Amino acid sequence: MEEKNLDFRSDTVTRPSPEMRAAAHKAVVGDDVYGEDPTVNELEAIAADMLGMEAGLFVTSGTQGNAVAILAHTNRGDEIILEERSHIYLNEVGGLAVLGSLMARTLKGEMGWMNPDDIRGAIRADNIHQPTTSLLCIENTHNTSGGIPLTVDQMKADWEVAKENNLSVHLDGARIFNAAVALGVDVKEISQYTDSVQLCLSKGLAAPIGSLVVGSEDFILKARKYRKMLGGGMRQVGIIAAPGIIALTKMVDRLVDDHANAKLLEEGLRKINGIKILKPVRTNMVYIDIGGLGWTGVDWSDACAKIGWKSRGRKTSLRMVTHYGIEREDIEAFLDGITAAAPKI
Ligand code: TLP
Repeated sequence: MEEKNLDFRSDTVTRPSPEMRAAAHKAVVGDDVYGEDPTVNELEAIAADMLGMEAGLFVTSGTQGNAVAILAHTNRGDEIILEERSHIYLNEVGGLAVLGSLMARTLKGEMGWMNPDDIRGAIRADNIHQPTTSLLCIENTHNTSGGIPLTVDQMKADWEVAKENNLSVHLDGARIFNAAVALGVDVKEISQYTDSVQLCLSKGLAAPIGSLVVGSEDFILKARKYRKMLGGGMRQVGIIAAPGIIALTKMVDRLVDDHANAKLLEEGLRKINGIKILKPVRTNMVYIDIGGLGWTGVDWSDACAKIGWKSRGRKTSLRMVTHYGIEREDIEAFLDGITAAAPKI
């Protein structure tokens, strides 16, 4: 028996369900670089269909998915517009500069959403002195804003400015299904306002590995070539695509439980004097500041570890993420434990 996964650090820590493990065991495989792995082909088709796109591409990670999408949408020396606290800008090792020779024009969003007027203002003129602005990257849910879902109207407004100015739009939809569930809309409502989406299987959807990039046939053909260049051409990879099929077909509806658990966590933490809730809780993330307890981040991590939990506290402000493997009663037990451990302020 595996130990419980009492870990608030991220939803990337989810472990595959028993059904995923069985699916991996039984997967029919072939050489995917030749396009001959039926399980991968099925996964790519399911993802494209769910998001209303022509084609899909299975990639190793969210970072690789965003990288191949950006490369396929741009030319060397172009400029791309993205939110200043977006994952692509902050946490993908500068791949856009290293791999794409691209300039980044960052904009400050309102809860992760870039105002269309700011986007319009950032697009370069057609001028021999200037780089060409060719791509707008959006993130939904927006991680560092609190896992906030951008609404369909917000997506549409940004899309319209992009299209008026001949920009492509790429969505870092690592948690696009969290957004769809929180907004109560079909995921296609969101993806209709993008040219391509990167979506993660290995976060809240609990698959062990992988992401998908979806978009037009032509775009995916280009992205496939870049994936090969980056060493992401895998072989009998149906073994890991099979859990991905379960992720897309069986794990989306349960995200609502993660969101309810995050709310429960928020409500419980709010009652502890010395803890501040920093951002609205709309999906599976709770951002808090524990400085008022007189604790450092390390004190927080240690206190959590003593009651059996992992929670990252590098600073006094930190993120807690709910996910598959954490149940309502686990949150209740955590809240009892941390309330007892917290200094009485
Ligand atoms: N995010 C991870 C860390 O890298 C911060 C996390 O724990 O949240 N887009 C978004 C919005 C993401 O949050 C992440 C991962 C990625 C892309 C990259 O995915 P991977 O880790 O599969 O490369």
